Amino acid sequence: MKIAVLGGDGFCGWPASLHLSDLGHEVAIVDNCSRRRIDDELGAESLTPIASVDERLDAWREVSDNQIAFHNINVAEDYDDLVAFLRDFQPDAVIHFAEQRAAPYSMKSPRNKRYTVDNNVNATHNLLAAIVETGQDIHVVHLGTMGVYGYGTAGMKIPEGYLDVKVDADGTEVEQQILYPSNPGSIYHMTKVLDQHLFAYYAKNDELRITDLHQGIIWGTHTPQTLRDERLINRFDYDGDYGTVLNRFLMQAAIGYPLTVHGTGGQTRAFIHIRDMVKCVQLAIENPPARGERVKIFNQMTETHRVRDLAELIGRIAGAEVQMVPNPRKESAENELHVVNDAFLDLGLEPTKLEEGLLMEVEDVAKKYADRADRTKIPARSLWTAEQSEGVPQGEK
Ligand code: USQ
Repeated sequence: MKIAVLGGDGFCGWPASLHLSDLGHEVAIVDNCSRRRIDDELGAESLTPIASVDERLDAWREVSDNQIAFHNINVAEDYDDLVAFLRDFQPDAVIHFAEQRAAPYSMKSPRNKRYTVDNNVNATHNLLAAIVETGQDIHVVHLGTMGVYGYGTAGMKIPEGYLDVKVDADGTEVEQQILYPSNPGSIYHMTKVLDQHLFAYYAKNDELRITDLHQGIIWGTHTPQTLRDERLINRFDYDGDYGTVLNRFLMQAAIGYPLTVHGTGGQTRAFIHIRDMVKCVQLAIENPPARGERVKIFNQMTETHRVRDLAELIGRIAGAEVQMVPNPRKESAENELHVVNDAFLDLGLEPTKLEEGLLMEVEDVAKKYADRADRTKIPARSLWTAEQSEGVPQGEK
């Protein structure tokens, strides 16, 4: 298959591109390297030493039988270039990772909020409009988030995208399926909610074939392909904006920094290992919806855990101290989370279990590159509201 990976230089996009190329697909990455520029803006670096795009592609050519092409296009701004690329490459599938993906970064300032909305919503809409303009039958696979649902439930398991409802229409009971009500907790998560509606519209109006992957929090760094050469290594974010909770705890344990549990640590979230993420993307590509079918939604997660339980677990495994810090976010102190994830399991996904993989991540990644850590970048400084400033390290304005 010919597969375009928008955002193929990022944390999920890069290992997904390698995995698909390794399977023999013809892969073209489209990326404007915005994630690397944000590293410069924040003065933060990946814990792992990531190579330049050219070095990455050269290394892949050397260690595999396949080549990956690269196109530097800003999908959110360079619409004509995107259309020209699609006409020229004629992909069977486009995987859309080309969005700003950090909730704390999106909440830092009005500028960050506006950038995240402009970038993410325009990127998604440009892609959909460009596919319609070129008239090609391309399957779009989008990386969405579990955060579109919010993290509460009405005592039920969160279904895969759609909710069965019964409404009373003048005394007659009518059954319907609607998108599960959204409840985003950050501007970043809000952009994925807006994406969902764009997808629903284009699937209905233009019969585009679209799959939306509602992904949980990724943990881990390596996939079998990124391990083949150090120049292929994936990024590992640990800073207060881009570092996600479990990888942050792993890195903190490795350098002897007390694990930063926000508030009571009562938040329960969904998780998935990076190796399972690339497999899910493959399964999604192999199982597209038909033309005219509604958007296919998968819950791309394998386990749920409460943040303070994770901290205790890593504390036990790696001998780390746990510290409750004031929560910079506006989120409920405790939540239960129950999620349906049958679709990928039925397609053969065999999840990497947290208990089995954690120690390896601490030893092989976090400890190996611990000397690259900048401890000053660890505190989370992005506040959801001005009232939360008490006790939380202040962010740059
Ligand atoms: N947390 C801590 N301590 C930390 C960092 C985070 O207690 O040092 C807490 C947060 O307060 C939050 C939870 O851990 O309750 C998760 O935070 P996170 O930064 O790991 O995840 P989040 O901001 O939700 O975003 C990440 C990815 C995003 C993806 C999302 C999936 O950055 O791209 O969409 O996970 S989900 O969380 O399921 O919506």
